[in-house]
Formats: sequence, C-alpha cells, structure tokens
Amino acid sequence: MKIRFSAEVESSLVAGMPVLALESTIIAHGMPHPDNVEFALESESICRQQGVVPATIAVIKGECCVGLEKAQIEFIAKDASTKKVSRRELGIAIAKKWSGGTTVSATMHIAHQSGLSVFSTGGIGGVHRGAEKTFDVSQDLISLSQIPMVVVSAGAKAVLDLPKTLEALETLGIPVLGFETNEFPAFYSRNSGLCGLLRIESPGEAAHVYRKNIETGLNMSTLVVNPVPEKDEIPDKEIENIICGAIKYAREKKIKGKDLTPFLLKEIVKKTDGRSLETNKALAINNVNLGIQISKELS
Ligand code: PSU
Ligand code: MN
Repeated sequence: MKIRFSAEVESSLVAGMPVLALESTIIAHGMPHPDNVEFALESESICRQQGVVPATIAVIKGECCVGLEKAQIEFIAKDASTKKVSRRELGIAIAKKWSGGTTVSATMHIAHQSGLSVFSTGGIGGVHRGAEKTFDVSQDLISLSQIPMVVVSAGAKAVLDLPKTLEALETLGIPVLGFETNEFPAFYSRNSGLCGLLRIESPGEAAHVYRKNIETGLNMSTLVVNPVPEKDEIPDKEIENIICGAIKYAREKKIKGKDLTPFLLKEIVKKTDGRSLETNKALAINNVNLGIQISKELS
C-alpha cells in the first residue's frame, strides 16, 4: 500500500520510537471549525511534549497520509469538500483523488499498514439505536475485530445503543478493558450502568493484554475504554433528553447512513450551547494522554 509519511513519523518508525495514531473524521466531521483545528493541534502538541510522535491520519488528494503538516490539518478541518472516508471508501478516495477525514475503521487500516500499534480516538462507532430496523452498525466494529491494535476510546458514542454495542463487541471477539473502571463509559458521561468489564489499573496492563493477544495469533484489537474526566462530564440524566431529541429530529429529516453520526453530534452541540463540544474535546484529549502512555509501554 502506498503511504505518504511525514518526516517526523518516518524517522520515529525507523528508530523504533513511540508513535500514536490519531484519526481525522473527528476533526473534519466531528467538531466545528475552528475548534477542530485547535483540538487537533493540541492533541499533537501533547504527544510531542511527552516524547511521542503524533501520526494524524487522513486522505489528502488521494494519498494516504500518516503525519500531517499544520497546513494539511487546516485543509481537512476547513475545506467543505472533505469527505468522510471509512474503510469501504478508501479505494474510492484514492482512485478519485478525494480528500477526507478517515474514520476509526479507515484510520486503523492505514495505521496498521504503517506498523503503528496504538490509536486514540474520541468514541468508537457502534450499533445505532433502532438498528433492528435500519441495520445501521458502524464499520468500526468490524475493523476492531480484524485489525490488531490497541484502540483507546471513551466508550462508544452516547447517541448509539450502548447495550447492543457492547453485545456486538462480545460477538466479534473484541476484548474491552476498562481503564480504572469496570463500567462501559458513555462518551459524554462516565457511567452507562453497563458493568462487568475487566478493570485495568495501568497502561502497562493494556500493553500486556495486547501482547498476549498477538502471541496467541488473534487479530482483533484490544479496546481500552477510558471514562471522560469527572470535571468535564455531562451526566447521563442531563444529556439523554437532548440525544433523544436529536435522534427524533434526524429521523424527521431522513438523515441516515454515514451522515447520521456527524448530524447528531452537531445537533447536540447546538442544544447544549457548546457544552458537549467541550466535553468531546476533553474526553478525546484524555484518550490521547492514555494512548501516549500505552505507546511508550509498547515501544
Ligand atoms: N469520536 C468523536 N467524534 C467523531 C468520531 C469519533 O469524538 O466524530 C468519528 C470516528 O471517526 C468514528 C465515526 O469512526 O465517528 C463513526 O461514524 P459512523 O457512526 O458513521 O460509523
Ligand atoms: Mn453507520
């Protein structure tokens, strides 16, 4: 596979230094401009401060890029033609010379092909509410079951059906480790009421389980779920009504498929007067911090 590496990422990979993969749909379609640029640059600078090279991944004019220049981040964050590229659109995006933010599924593919093993995102995609009628289940779950990495997320996005998502993770054979918790976090909130995860206390434990999976010849990811910090969370009870309202509005407007998640996130930002955006940034940064520590353990 043809990959364009930034000089920084390339030299770190050659030297065996820790590199953390970061996705770009969260930048292009998950947050408004200019917050998205600030978030992306902050994520990268936190990595560098702690001695880990950030590898933000995106497709730019048909090229799979691993490690972006500031101007490239600004381009995908701002340009209205930026697509949402999941793994099924990867070949199309390259053939058609598209530019796009890569979702968790596409980012994992490119990251793994590049030799990266740790990836931090905000919240993974999963089983949508009403999936028994719509069949809307994120490709993220399939990629997690097929690509061996450590993926750090604040659970699955709260707009989803979390119990069904957790069941699907089990069916697909994806181990879910709770960082300092045994409860599946609910993205904006720390709690979902879904307990019984294996609780880990350190980044080293995540690295250890990942290594054992690899040794066992298993190709699925190790999903580390990391609750949003308490000071940044929007408790379940406060956000649930807003989420239900946003889903209802999306149904009225017949928003579906890949447009649904970005629509819901945007709607929730509006209805919380921007508070959900602050929470989204905080949980994603929290995941970057944990990803940094795990990538150091593994390098
Ligand atoms: N985490 C966030 N914001 C996002 C996403 C994750 O905090 O926008 C993106 C990821 O790229 C994920 C995608 O892969 O949302 C899920 O989209 P879908 O539900 O269409 O599979
Ligand atoms: Mn979908």
